[in-house]
Amino acid sequence: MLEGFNTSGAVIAAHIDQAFWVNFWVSIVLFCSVVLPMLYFAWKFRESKVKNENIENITHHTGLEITWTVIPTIMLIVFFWYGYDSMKTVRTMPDSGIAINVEGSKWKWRYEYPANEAGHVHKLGGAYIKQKQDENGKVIEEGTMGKSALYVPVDTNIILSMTAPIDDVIHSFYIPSLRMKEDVVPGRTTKLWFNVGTVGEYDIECAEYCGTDHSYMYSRLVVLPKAEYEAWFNSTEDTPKGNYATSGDAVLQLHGCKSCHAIETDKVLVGPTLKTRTLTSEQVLDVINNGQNKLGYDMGAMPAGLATGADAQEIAAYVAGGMKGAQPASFAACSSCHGEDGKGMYGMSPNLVEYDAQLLSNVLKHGKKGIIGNMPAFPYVSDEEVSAIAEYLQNTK
Ligand code: HEC
Ligand code: HEC
Ligand SMILES: [Cu+2]
Repeated sequence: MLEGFNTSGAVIAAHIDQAFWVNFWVSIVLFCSVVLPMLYFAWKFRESKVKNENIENITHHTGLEITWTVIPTIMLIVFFWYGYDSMKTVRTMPDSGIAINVEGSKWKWRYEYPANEAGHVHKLGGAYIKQKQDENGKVIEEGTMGKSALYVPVDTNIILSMTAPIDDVIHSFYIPSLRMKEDVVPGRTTKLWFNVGTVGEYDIECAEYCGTDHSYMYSRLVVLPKAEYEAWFNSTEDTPKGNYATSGDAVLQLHGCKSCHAIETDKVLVGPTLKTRTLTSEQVLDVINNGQNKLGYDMGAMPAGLATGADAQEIAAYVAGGMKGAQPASFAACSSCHGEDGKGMYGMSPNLVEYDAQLLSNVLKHGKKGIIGNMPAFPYVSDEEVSAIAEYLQNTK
């Protein structure tokens, strides 16, 4: 998943996008100017409409030949101009800026900053360690993602000098949202520069297609307000104050939740959207009919058949609608455990209308198998991370 591909945080992104769209539209025009006449002539001069004696042998047509030489030449010059102009911007390193060394190695990114006022050199970076499972799919060793990010100030030229150890392999430093990609070659130094005008977090990946684990070389570009960057840079702390790499959004990204759950829209991907808690009436009915006992709530199992027939239908519609409007009397069968407002009782039973930390924690610990599908357990997500997700989900709402 390429997060943020449609955001463009930088000067270079604008150039690459422009070159792309010019190429795209010129190609469409060229394609149509060849294929449409071709289809037309194939139809007009179809076999049944042409007599053999009418076929002439034309050797040349000066006007046509000049046209089809001159027009493509002009178009190629246009292509060249846009390419050249973008290339110049990408390849010309700015005169001033912050120089950061980047090292790509199997299978991680590391960043080394210039020494700060106190002479301290920040060296950041880490490896993604794959989770290990036994033959039954049980997690025996927690994996970690290299959480340390490349921290840079907003509105500042950043010049990356990138290399790989001499006995390593070629990597490819890729920031999709900035449209920047450059090979990182053992024993050689390649350069990239950028200047991001908006505070935010962007994915960094390795785009090399070779070897086993380049695709796990994730990292994050974190663009900070200038003062915040300065404060961190002149300290000896590894990460800036604030919760950058552990914010709820980053945690969802980190653990791959977003590949199954939409966060910003109501779309149902593999699992339900996490934008708002929207239990469907089928889900509620399923639980009413079959009970539930997998989420590990302190209250224990919810028995099956607490409501039936029209009552069950009515309750399901009410809960699925977010419990708005007049409460049906039949909901009394539920409120003794889930509360009048459906928000659960002190975390003993599930909140039916909101994602609270208790619900997230139980779902992540035990996984969830329901009528939508099967969500694997994420037992290694820490309590802090769960609260970060809960807070984030409450705020996006
Ligand atoms: C005896 C207490 C009790 C009563 C009464 C009760 N529930 Fe539950 N309910 C629970 C518990 C406990 C769980 C979580 C079980 C687990 O750990 O898997 C639960 C789970 C659920 C879930 C699943 C939540 C999820 O995220 O998957 C739904 C939906 C639900 N109840 C709806 C209802 C409705 C509707 C009623 C009324 C007909 C009702 N419950 C009555 C205790 C109760
Ligand atoms: C492999 C796909 C997949 C991944 C990855 C995944 N989920 Fe899920 N998740 C599901 C499915 C499917 C369900 C629905 C289960 C059901 O009720 O039928 C679900 C359900 C949930 C629910 C309960 C929703 C509800 O309203 O009952 C929560 C909360 C949740 N996931 C959070 C997360 C978080 C947080 C992460 C990342 C740590 C995550 N999920 C990762 C597939 C996934
Ligand atoms: Cu790589």
